[in-house]
Amino acid sequence: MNITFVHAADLHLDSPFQGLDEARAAQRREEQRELLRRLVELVRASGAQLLLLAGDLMDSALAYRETAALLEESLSACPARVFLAPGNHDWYGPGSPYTRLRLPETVHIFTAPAPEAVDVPELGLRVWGCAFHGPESGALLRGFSAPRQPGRREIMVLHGEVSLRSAYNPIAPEDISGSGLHYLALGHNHSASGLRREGRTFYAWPGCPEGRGFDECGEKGVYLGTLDDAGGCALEFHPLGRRRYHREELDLTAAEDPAAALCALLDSGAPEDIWRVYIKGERDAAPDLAALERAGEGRCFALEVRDRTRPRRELWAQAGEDSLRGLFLGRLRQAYESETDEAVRQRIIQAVRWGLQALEGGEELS
Ligand SMILES: [Mn+2]
Repeated sequence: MNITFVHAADLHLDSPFQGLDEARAAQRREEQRELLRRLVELVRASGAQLLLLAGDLMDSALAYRETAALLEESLSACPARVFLAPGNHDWYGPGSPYTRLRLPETVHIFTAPAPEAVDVPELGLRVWGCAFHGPESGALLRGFSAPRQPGRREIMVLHGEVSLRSAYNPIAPEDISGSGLHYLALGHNHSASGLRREGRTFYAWPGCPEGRGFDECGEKGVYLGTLDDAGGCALEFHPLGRRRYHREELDLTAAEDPAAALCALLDSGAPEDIWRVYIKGERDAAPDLAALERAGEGRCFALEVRDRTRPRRELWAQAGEDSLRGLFLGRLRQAYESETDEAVRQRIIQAVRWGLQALEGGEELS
């Protein structure tokens, strides 16, 4: 029998959203709570048998009251068995909201600081997990080995970092290969890992299901997974976030209408998205950042434009110089002056600009 699961982590509900103004930050926190509903909806739609929550569901160990209530409501309504392992942000302790939630038997929160197991005989399965008891943790998986029994699958839900040195439950590759687990559902790192394997143990972390800042750009989501009878594992990434963060560069050197160039870039995303755009290249006049930001209004949820342009310089100024730059400019100037085709002349000018940037080791070539 295949076992199907949804694996999520790092929702970080009630994050402060410091990059946004107060009203938008509050709106984002409200939207974040929607993630829980969408997650349960995904479990329902996919028919998954398990929901594995690998920690940092809340951004702090003291969540807003309405978030705890929503957690109770969502997890209680989840049609699958739910297993939750608290992480370094939502660590388990006397004041934790996890101590107060009234949950049905289908939901299990791991509270011990060492691996414990819950039997799920109807699925031929045992689910392991343990909890952070503070904002840091030593190695929780070291020395662990689940006794394998024919016909029974072993899964663990765990917050931690696959790294030899980490303050957040460091996990070494040999801890994983020696664990005897069929699947290790991790959380902590905010970028999805893809399906990984050490020995016979498959493992992964899904990343955060929705970005919260410009260090969490792009598509975010959760994993839909299947464990088959032969010990195989398959994962499918399922986007869950409502808004994406983009951090992009925009070269305005050749742009006749900077606002139009910016709008074209913004239109490559969705109207819900959040952007930071670094404009770069050579300009005759200093760019009007406020005007650019106004031009982008209505095309995205929030936009921030930062200036990395520099004044246009006299291109051939150093053509006579006795240096690599001088030689380069001399050769191209000759080509430019003997060329009659205007399109080719423009290409030569562009080549000179790029060449000068490269010779300066400018970051703008990236
Ligand atoms: Mn974490």
